[in-house]
Amino acid sequence: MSNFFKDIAPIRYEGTDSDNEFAFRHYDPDEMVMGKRMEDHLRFAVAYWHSFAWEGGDPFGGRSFDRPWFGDGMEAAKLKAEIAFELFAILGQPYFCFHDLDIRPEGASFVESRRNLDEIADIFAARMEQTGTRLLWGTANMFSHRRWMAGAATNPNPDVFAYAAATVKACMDVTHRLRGENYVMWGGREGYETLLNTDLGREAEQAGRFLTKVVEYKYKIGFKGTILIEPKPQEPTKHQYDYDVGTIYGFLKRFGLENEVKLNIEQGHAILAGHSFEHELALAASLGLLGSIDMNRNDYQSGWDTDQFPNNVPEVALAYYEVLKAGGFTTGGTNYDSKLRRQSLDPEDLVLAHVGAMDVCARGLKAAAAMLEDGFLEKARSERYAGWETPQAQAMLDLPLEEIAAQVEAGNLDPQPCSGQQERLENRVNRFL
Ligand code: XLS
Ligand code: NI
Ligand code: NI
Repeated sequence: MSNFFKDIAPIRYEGTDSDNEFAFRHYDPDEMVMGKRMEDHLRFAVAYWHSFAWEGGDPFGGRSFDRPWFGDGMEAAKLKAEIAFELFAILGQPYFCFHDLDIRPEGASFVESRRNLDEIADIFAARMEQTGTRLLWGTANMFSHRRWMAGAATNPNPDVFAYAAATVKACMDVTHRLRGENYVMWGGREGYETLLNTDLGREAEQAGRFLTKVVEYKYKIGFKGTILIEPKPQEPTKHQYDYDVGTIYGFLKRFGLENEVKLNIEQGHAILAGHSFEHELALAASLGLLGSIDMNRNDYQSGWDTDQFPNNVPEVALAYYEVLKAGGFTTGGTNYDSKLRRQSLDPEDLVLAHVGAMDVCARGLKAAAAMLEDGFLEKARSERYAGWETPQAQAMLDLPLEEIAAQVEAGNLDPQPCSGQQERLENRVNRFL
């Protein structure tokens, strides 16, 4: 034991009457919700990068945290791994997620970096075996090092494309070895800073070829998990190609990958794209692309990806409503792509941030399940579209424009508006929150 978390005991469910800060009030892993354990619905994952690799910097200042594992070598990476599993033991969440760069130091060569990755993965494998903690997803950080500054797969330099291919292969191998349930592609630098130097068409072609290779490799190694793309409209680049759910759907269709790849949808990124989180989830579900979620909110005033732990129950409830309505997660889950505020220096802050977020999500899930079981929203929705259930209405979908026009004139059709009942529905929703 490192003694980093001192005497913080594993967090238990104590119910809403508990006065203990270090307890769950709503997250009871074994509570049954719509016939399934709460833990199996939510499938929480701790994000290694924010909780262990991030040093508390912002655009105006560097490291604010003081952690015993900060440093460049393998010893620091090993200590980080030990302490990460200590946090997992305290929280008891089933999963974690990582980028290669979060867990291992960059080597002097590609081969050395890969060896470092494999060595830390050995430690993970042993710890996972002992504790039962699982890997929700692995991914490659192809945005921090300067080699990626003009993109990874979309880079103008083919050597960078090659380096990206080797990097993703190494990360997929490790994810597969650790029985990860998904592999995520987030293209932080797959975009542009200025169109003046950018060939959009060529870059999209490179990205499509690259993703095709990733899917092919998945089958070659027998990886059973899901390949996920994470949409984000901008930041760090001015324009990111994987802008939002709709944009990625068009991209996947173009390369015939719409049945191979699903989406990891992040609350904060949805907001940056000018959507609500539930919009992105509902759209993905309607396209059959809903995979997993990153449940971190943004600060609505600062307007950037602030990656804060969720604390808004109504928002979270509407998000889980879409997830539950779509049948719940299969390989996906709830990853906290969330980091502390840079003044939250204490180990206790790291624990309590996760505890609070797990409770917020549990409340949201329970409210969503209650709404779905009540059925009022789906009833109102089906009544709204009831006119389409008639055989004539269905047949119209196959008629040419001129025949529809003839029917309108012959029948002297005069459509009558009816209420959309928005406030009424909002009032009903609020009763569940
Ligand atoms: C950054 C992204 C990133 C992905 C994984 O904004 O959210 O953290 O989730 O690369
Ligand atoms: Ni993000
Ligand atoms: Ni994310």
